[in-house]
Amino acid sequence: MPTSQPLPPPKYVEEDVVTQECKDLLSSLPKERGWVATYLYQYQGFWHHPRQLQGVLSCQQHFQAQDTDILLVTTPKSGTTWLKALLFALVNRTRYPDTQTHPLLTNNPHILVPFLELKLYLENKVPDLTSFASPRLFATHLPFLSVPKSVGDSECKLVYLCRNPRDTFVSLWHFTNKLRPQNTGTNSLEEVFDLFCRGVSLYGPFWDHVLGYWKESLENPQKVLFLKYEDMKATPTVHLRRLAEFLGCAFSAEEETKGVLDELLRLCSFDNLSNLEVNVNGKLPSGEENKAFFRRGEVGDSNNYLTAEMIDQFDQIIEEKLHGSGLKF
Ligand code: PAP
Repeated sequence: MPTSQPLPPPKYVEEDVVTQECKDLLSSLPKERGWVATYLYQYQGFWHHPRQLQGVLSCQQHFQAQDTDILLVTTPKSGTTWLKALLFALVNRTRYPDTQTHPLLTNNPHILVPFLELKLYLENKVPDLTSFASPRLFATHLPFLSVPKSVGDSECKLVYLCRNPRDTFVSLWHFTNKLRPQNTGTNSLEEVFDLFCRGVSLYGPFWDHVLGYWKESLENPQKVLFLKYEDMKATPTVHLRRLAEFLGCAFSAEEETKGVLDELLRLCSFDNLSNLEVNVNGKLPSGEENKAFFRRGEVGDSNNYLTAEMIDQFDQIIEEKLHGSGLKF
């Protein structure tokens, strides 16, 4: 009779495949158990996967922002995919006026608006960005302190999106379980809850991430637009209009009358995007299934997973961390 064997420990291979520069850096950084199959490393106060850190270093060293660039910044699982779609549809609305043949119908939003440190600068130390039409649209999860210097030196605009930490946490728990290699099981909610509350999550601590951009948006409102997922869900038209004004591409009276806003919102809605063939069966070049980015897309879903004690603990931590900032969730 075969005896049941304990699951093998995850094989932490990512540390082996990074550049020597990155290896040297990793060896000097604090590390903690990660949520997927690697450790997380604390760099400039925030937690990163080892390979991702290589992309961070390259983009910090080489990314040259242009004045017309638009950078979407998000905390992971706060609605990045949705806002990528909306931004792409918004700034390209004259280029693609027909929503029946729109690139979003056949491309996942992560293809159309790539991440700097998780895609472009991860794949190439100095990627060729000449094929990007102006305004160039990029995304990042980097905290404000870590964005490449040229972003601050240029007139480029930052659109920041975050989400209630409880829903963000539950969404991240689901997503990272999908990313875990076969035979490594899933993370228990309690285990990763403890990590999240200690700030140990992808690009965490969550509160430091949001506070960095919150403060900057107050000091520099022309540069940083601060958005919340819940507000976008509650009044999408108001927020899409705000976004367009912030980016200097406000909707004309004619567009308003013709219902262009509603059409863009419909194109980018959860129902529409999640049911497209490309998002049902497609995969990103990095291997993630597109459908992993579309789960429920609702506000308050965390109530179905967290105990009353967890919710209390969460609320206490968030209140304490955000105290005095004027920011609330
Ligand atoms: P990322 O940061 O890894 O790119 P991101 O897109 O931020 O991921 O997170 C996915 C979340 O956005 C999912 O939330 P859930 O787990 O609570 O369901 C996903 O369902 C939600 N989402 C994706 N597309 C949309 C959309 N069009 N409208 C609203 N929510 C969406």
